[in-house]
Amino acid sequence: MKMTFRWFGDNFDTITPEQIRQIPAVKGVITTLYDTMPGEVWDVAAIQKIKSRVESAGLEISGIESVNIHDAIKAATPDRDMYIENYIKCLERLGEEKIELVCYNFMPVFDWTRSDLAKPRPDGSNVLSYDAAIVENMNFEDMLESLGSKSEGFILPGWEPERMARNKELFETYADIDEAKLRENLGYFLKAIMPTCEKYNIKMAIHPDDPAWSVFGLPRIVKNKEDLHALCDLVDSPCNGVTLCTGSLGSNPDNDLPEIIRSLKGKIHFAHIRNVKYLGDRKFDEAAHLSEDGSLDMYEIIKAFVDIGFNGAVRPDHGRMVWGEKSMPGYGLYDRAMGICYLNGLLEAIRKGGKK
Ligand code: DNO
Repeated sequence: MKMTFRWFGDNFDTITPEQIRQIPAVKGVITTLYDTMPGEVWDVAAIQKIKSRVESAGLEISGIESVNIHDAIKAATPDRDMYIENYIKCLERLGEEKIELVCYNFMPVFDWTRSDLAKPRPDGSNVLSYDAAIVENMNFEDMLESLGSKSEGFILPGWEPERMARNKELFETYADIDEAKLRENLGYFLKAIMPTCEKYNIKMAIHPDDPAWSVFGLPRIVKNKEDLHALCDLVDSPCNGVTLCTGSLGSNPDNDLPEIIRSLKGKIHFAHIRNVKYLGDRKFDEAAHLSEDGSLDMYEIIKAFVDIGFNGAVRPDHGRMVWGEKSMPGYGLYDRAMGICYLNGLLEAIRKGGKK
């Protein structure tokens, strides 16, 4: 496993690559051109600039999260082929720079969502949290306002204000799209891009839906083991695979994570590791990475990754906001760095224990 850390770029992150380099075991960052819109062809000079910035701190770009997918592709509107061409150009440009991992998602309209971005905990920290009972009493505008009011001025990944301003139109675009249609559109996209991915050895790693159920009536097709296998079956290519995000899949207690990980041997290209604490039906708080702080058994999860010989990039995912830090919600330095130290300990113990 290669330990990495998400970094949003100099103009968007409160954390620097120099700080990231000092976290034990971290070899690379997972980054993106955060000021690009879905559908844009990425500028070669901008890719080279961020690459040399990361390398100047002694790190590598271990992957891109995300090259976001335009809604025309997800909803199969008449202009989708043009956006697929643009996506292929981005992949070629990344491939030329030897960047070989791309995380993306296929969630309609918006990316991950929460009912609270800063829920206070008894320990004085705060966390992202989700409560279906609150979300079901909101309309989409309420959700936008609620996320905006607690985002500390940061633009959340996948919630580009330009796109969100057109949310009514976006919802209409998906009016006739059900899960089967959305999956068909994903298959069309993957078939079109796979030859380029194979040429450059770019591993496409789809991110699960977060939370792992439909929100605001939109279809969701990456929620559980069946969905993940259906995705792998859409195109049989070593480049078609998944981001195993323990927190997203783990939002649903029916998802048996170690079992899902084992069943996806060879198809996991990237891992996001974090913990969640179940509080009731479709209600959870995010937690510290430590098993006892949440509901997921991190030992069993890491053991499953080790058992299947996973050697791709892994990053700690959302942490608590601790010690008064102000940063992108979920993406502070301190708790994610503590999370890495814990994951490092689990890994060393599992590897050495397994040899005895
Ligand atoms: C949220 C992230 C997501 C993820 C995208 C991948 O914190 O896990 O925004 O990056 O869904 O495309």
